[in-house]
Order: sequence, then structure tokens, then C-alpha cells
Amino acid sequence: MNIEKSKELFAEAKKLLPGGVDSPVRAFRAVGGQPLFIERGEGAYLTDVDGNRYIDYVLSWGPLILGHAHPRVVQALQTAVTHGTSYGAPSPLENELAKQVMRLMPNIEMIRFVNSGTEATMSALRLARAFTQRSKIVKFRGNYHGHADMLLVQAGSGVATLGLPDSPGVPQATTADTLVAPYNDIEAVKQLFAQFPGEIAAVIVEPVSGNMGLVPPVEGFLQGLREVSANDGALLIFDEVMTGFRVHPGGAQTLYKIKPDITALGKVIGGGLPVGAYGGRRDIMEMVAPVGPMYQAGTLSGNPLAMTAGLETLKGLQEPGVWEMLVAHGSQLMEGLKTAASEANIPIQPNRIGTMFGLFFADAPVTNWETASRANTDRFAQYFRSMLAQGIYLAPSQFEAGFLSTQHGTEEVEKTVVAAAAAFAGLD
Ligand code: KE4
Repeated sequence: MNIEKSKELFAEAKKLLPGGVDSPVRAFRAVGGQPLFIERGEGAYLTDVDGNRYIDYVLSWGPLILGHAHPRVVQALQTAVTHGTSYGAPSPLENELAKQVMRLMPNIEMIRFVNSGTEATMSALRLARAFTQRSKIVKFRGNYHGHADMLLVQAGSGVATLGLPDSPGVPQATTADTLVAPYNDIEAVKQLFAQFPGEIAAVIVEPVSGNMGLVPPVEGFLQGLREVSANDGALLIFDEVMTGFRVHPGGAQTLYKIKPDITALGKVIGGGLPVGAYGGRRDIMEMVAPVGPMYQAGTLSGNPLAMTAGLETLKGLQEPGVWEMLVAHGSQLMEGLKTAASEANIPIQPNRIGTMFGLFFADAPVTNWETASRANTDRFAQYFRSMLAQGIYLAPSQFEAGFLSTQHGTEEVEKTVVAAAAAFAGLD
């Protein structure tokens, strides 16, 4: 595969950007080789600057559930941009996107748009601390909630991928109130509440983990979190930046029928443009300035282009039959991967929840970071490189999830399964 132009661009980028990238996990550090520079995306496909074409299962790390450059998103943006790019003042579009989100996630009674998932979770935690007047927070090892200081503790995604203990530059005082428990271990959470009664402001959780690879919640875990937090007067925050509109059109809170107090969103609600959001119970959200004293602000929050892309994406997702088609293709993909791995005698732990999927190169089920970290990452790197060489673009880390779009049809799924069979056959 000729990637000469990507090589030239990467050499230049490394002089300009740390590691040549604007986000660490893109650097291919865990899988070898180098990142490809992308010329364009269309539907289920990416084309790099050397003209190589790939079926894309990263989809900008989740946002592009309608695929790249969907006509309805492009046409709406083409019109919107002629009205300006940002007003720094309210627009009807914010009302419209808020109503779309609330239709799908009725637990959200009031919402505030921000510009990234990091902003969403950071603001949600500040809000929880303001509302409860408590300081401690509980997060889970291997969960990643963006790069806010207080959350860079035993995090997943790029932190796990790069094997970073945590991050320098985060003062110990900033994480002193961040308590960490193993994912899927409700007893460990109960112990923390017993140890710090009345001191925990919130539990924040990825209701389906996507940042240590795809790890679903075990039976009773989410319900247990709901009960133990409510019993202590703490808030439950669902970080649905990744799971929102992906594990179910109404997110994990609808799929598992759990009512979080605050939900953090991102990715899909921006349709590929920068959007995050946090929302939930009205009495909590009315703590947010200017109604209440908890301060949070943003120059480009609610900007018309991002609102437009998010609106068209959510509307497209709700078209009749779209979700059923997405799930059917997801199921076809996973069954194909399972069969291919079995025929090659390669033990994998495959998972799919809605339109998110993953597979661990591991012999035993993966339920938390401890078991995820035992996966064979060398084998994953081999698999990744083989799939890439065959035109299948996966997330360059064992500790990430894969995503489907409405543009991944039977043809793309069949090509992917054939490539995986060849990749599995070639593994050491
Ligand atoms: P952003 O600030 O990257 O928009 O969102 C942070 C975030 C928050 N919560 C969850 C559950 C997330 O998955 C993320 C970001 N996800 C990663 C991929 N695992 C983004 C990719 C990257 O960091 O480059």
C-alpha cells in the first residue's frame, strides 16, 4: 500500500504538532506504522491522500452515525453557513436540537450545549458538586470522560492506550477528591459510600464502557449505582458522550431503563462538528448560570453550524427503519467475525451493543480494566495492521470501540469479514 504522501505529511506534522497529531490516540503508537492523512470521507469510506480507500469503523470516534458527508447534513450546512457561522447569541436551532435530544432522552428536562465531551463531563461534575455541596466524586478504572484534570485518574482511551500512569501537570490536590473503583464492581462502590458517607457529590460512569474496549455493564451494576447514590444523596451522572444514540436511539439510560440525574453528551449530537452537552433534572440544571450560581460558559456553545449538523444527524437516525437496519448490519458483522475467528482458532471476546462493537484478543470474558488489560495487544496490533492493509480502518487501539453507520451495508460488512478471516489466519 503506497502511503508516501502520508509519510511526507506526517514528517512535517511532527515538527508542527506534538506527535504530529491533535489527539494522542490518533498517532498509531500502540499499533505501529503511522497515521494516514485523510483526503475525504464519504458514506462508510475514508480516502487518504495517497488515494487508498478504507471502510471506516472509527467514524471520527463515534459522531458520524449517518456516515461521512451525508447529503442531508451537507445540504443543511451549505444553507446554514450562508447565514453566518456563529452569533454569540441565541438561535432557534438551539431550541430545536434541545427538543430533539429530549424526545429521545426524556430524562433530560433541561440541557446546556458546550463544545466537547470533555466540557460536558467537566461541567456536569462541577454542577453535581454545586448542587450537593459535596466534593468527592467516584469514577471507574478504564473509563475515560475527557481530559479534565480531576478525571485524569486511571482513565481509559488514549491514557490506557499509551500506558500513561495518569498525567503530569495535574496537581495532587485536584484529584484528591477523585475516588476510583473497578468497573462492574458494585460492592466496591458501596464500600466507598460507607467510607465517605455524605461526602460524595456524584458517581460518573460510562454506562457501557467504550474506552477500555467495549465492556457492557454486568446485570445489576447500573441499577446498583442508581440505588447506592440515591440512598446517600449523591447524584448519578451517565457519561453518554459515546453511548448516546449509539447503544440505543435513547442511549444507555433508555436501553437499561435507568434514570441518571445528569447526562453528558457529545459526538453524535454534533454530527461531526464540535458539540457537547450536559442536561438532566430541571431542579439541578437551574443551578447553572445565569439562573443559578454555578458558572459555565463558552464562546461557540450552541453555534448554528454545529446545531445544524447535530439536528440533521438525529433526524436522520429517527427515520423509519434506520435503527433496525443499523442493528441488523451490526449483528451480521459480529456473527461474521465470530465465525472467522473460530475457524482460525483465534480466541476473541466479541461484544456489540447497538451500533458500538469491539473484540478483545483474550481467552476469558472482559468485564473491567483488570481483565481488559490482559488482552493480547500485540495480537491486536497485528490484526489492526492486516485489516488496514486490506482496506479496513479500525481504531488504532485495543482499548477503543468500533462504530457502525447507516452507510455500512451488507457489501461493507462482507468485505470486512473476509478481511478479518485473512487477518486471523495470519496471526502469530
Ligand atoms: P471529547 O472531549 O473528546 O469530545 O469527549 C471526551 C469523552 C468523554 N466521554 C467519553 C465516554 C468519551 O469517549 C470521550 C472521548 N472519546 C475518545 C475516544 N475514546 C475521543 C477520541 C480522542 O480522544 O481522540
